[in-house]
Amino acid sequence: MPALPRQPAFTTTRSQFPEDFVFGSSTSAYQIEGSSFGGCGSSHWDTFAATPGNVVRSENGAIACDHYHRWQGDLDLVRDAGLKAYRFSTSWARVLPEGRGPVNQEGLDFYDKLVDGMLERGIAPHLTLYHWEMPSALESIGGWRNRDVTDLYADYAQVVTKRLGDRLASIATFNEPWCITWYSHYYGAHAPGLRDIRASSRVAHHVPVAHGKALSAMRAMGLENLGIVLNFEHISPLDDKPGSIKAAKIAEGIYNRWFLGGITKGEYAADVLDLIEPHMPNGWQEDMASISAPIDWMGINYYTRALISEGDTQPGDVLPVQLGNKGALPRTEMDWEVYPEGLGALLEWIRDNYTGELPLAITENGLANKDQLINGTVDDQERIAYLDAHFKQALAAIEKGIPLKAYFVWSLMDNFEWALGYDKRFGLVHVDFDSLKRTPKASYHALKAMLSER
Ligand code: IFM
Repeated sequence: MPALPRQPAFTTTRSQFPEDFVFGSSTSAYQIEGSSFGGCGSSHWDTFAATPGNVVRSENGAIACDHYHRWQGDLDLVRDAGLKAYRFSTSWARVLPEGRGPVNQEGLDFYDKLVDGMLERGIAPHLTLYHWEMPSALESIGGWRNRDVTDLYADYAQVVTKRLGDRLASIATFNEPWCITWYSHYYGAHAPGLRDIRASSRVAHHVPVAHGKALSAMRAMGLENLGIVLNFEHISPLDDKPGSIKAAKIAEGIYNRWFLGGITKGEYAADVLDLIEPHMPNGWQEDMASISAPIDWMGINYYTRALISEGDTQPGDVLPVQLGNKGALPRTEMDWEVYPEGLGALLEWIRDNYTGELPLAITENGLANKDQLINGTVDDQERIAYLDAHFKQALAAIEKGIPLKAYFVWSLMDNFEWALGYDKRFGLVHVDFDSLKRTPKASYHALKAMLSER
């Protein structure tokens, strides 16, 4: 496999981007905060991780990066890099330990202080309300399989935004519905670890329903800049066999078109619907107007491409199973091929076919790298090359008139990479998971230099 490209500095410059273009970094609550602190309730990630075999080395987010106690220093790092925006998520179980009912004031106070801390440092707060943590109490009544949970989610969204909403730059209802749905309920790789087409088909509808309900509740509160974050891969057939072409089309429908079509047009991808309609909740059609109520922006998470072949459909499977990358491009530590061109192609396709003039943001992009702390430094030139190549795609998109307004690096710091534990380092900042010491990597310094140039 070819080695990842390395470079010591960015070749793109800040001044090539529009003056008001926003550069930020992203994190999520469970991956950094430490779920054992501050009266946080149990989430389905705590219980999933507690089951041997689900997470490598049985790691979990109980302590994570201890951001719950170290948030001030972490926000200093955001500010000192010259990043003007920070995308974070609130944990439902930290705010409402039972998912409903009494509020954990300490949890809400924590997010309140965090938002003020950003503003004091000149950092715009971008909130995501659900980045994958279902309170265990609600998972035990069926989680996203249970339509009642969509109302409880809208209640939770109101509790959080009543407190924080006056100071937020943007609010996303969900991060990556594809992962919440298919990765977690069909492939079984993430909490709650189900492999059930009926469960996943219901979740594929209930998550958009919950989005629509929260959106309408927050609109009624007068909140603005409301959106959702979807993840995309550049998906194509591995070869020209009819079976590969068919499998790739379905995979692409599930991954890229289902949620995008539902949210922007009130139409689910017809070819996917043909496969899963028998499993969908009755009367799903009546929800489509609320699901597709106008949003103010859309977030796009992009990392890699996928090449799909006929053999990806296992006997008995309803949908193609993605078996990972099969191409010959350099791969990251996630075994994901580096394919920056896919970002440019997707931005154009999304704009042309779905979002038109709707403002777009790249809400996640980055790589897991074999980073090593040697003599107090981490020489992650691979990350600089990766980010630079994707910055070029963002620039080209802007030049084509695509309304791309922001770019958030995933991630500010190394963190809990879900079922893959703490080995997969995505951060601009290295975290030593024994001492929890933070060390900015070469990519952090290079980005800071790039952002300070005008
Ligand atoms: O770490 C995750 C994040 O939580 C969601 N998007 C992809 C990242 C890398 O896998």
